[in-house]
Amino acid sequence: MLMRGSEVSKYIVTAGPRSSDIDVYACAIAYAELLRKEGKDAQALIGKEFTASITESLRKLDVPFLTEYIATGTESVVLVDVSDPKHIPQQFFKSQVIEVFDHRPMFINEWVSSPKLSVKIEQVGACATLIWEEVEKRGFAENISSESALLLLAAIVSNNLAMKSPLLTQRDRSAFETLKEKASISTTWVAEYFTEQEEHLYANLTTLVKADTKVTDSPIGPLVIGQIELWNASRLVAEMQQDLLACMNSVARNGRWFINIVSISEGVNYIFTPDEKTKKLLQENLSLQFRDNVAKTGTLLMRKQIMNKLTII
Ligand SMILES: [Mn+2]
Repeated sequence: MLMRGSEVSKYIVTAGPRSSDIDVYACAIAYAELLRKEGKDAQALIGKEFTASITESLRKLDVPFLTEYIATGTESVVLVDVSDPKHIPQQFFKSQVIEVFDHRPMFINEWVSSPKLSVKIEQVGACATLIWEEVEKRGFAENISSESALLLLAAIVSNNLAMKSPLLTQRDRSAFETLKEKASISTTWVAEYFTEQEEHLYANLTTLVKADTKVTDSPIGPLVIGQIELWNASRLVAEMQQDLLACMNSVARNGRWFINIVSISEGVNYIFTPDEKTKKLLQENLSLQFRDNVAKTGTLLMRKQIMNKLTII
C-alpha cells in the first residue's frame, strides 16, 4: 500500500484573518487557481470581513474560497499581500510558509529565501501585479479564468487609484494593460467600479471615515488624518462638511485633524479641516491655499506622502 507522501500536502493561500480588501481577495483567489492549474490541491483562505473595495458586483463572481479552515499540520502556506509574521493564521506555524508575496518592504528581514521558501517582496502598487507576473511567468496567462483576471485587474485599479496614483509603477501599468484584454472590460468599467464604492461610502460615511484614520506626530502635536477616496469628490465637499466635521471631532478630541479627500477622476485632492493651526501647518509644508476650510491640491497626493512631509521638522 502506498503512503501519502508530504508532496501531496494541501496548499493554503492566505493573508490571514484581518479584513480583506480587493488586493487580498484577488491575490488569494487567483494564486490558489494558479496552483490548482499546476496540479496542486490549493485553496484560498480569506478573512470574513470585506472592505468597500470588494464591491457587490465583484462579490457576485462565482469564485471558490474558504473563510474558515481546520488545520491538519501538514499544509503548505502561501502568504499574499502580507509579510508580517503576526498575520499568519493561528492554526499554522511560520515554518509551514513556503512562499511570501508582498508589495511593502517593512517585514522583508523576517524572511530569507531558501530552497524551501520563496520570497517575493517588491515595491509595486498592488500585490496583484506580482501575482499576475507569476501567472505569466509560469505559462498560465492563457488559461487563467476571466473571474481571476477581473479580480486582479480590480485590485490593480483600486490600489493605483485608476492608474493615476503617484505611487504607480510601470509593472502595474503593464499588468493592467494585459488584464484589461483578458477580463474584456468595457471602457466605462473603471469609472463604474469606483462609482459603486462611492455610493456605498455615502451611505455609510461616518462609520467608514472613522474606520480609516491615522495619527501622526507633528510640530503642533498629535494630528489625526482621515482619508476618503472617491471617483468625484465635489458632492462630498459641497454638501457633507457638517457630517465630516462631527465625525472627525469625535475621533480627534483636541481638534487637530484633517481629511485627505482624493478625487480620482479630477486628479486632485481636497484637504478639509476647520482647525487654523492645522491649516497653517499644511499651507507651509505642502504650499497650498485654504479657502474657508478646504484646500485643493494640484496633483493626487496620498496620505502617506502628506505624512512624510509633515513629520520632517
Ligand atoms: Mn495590497
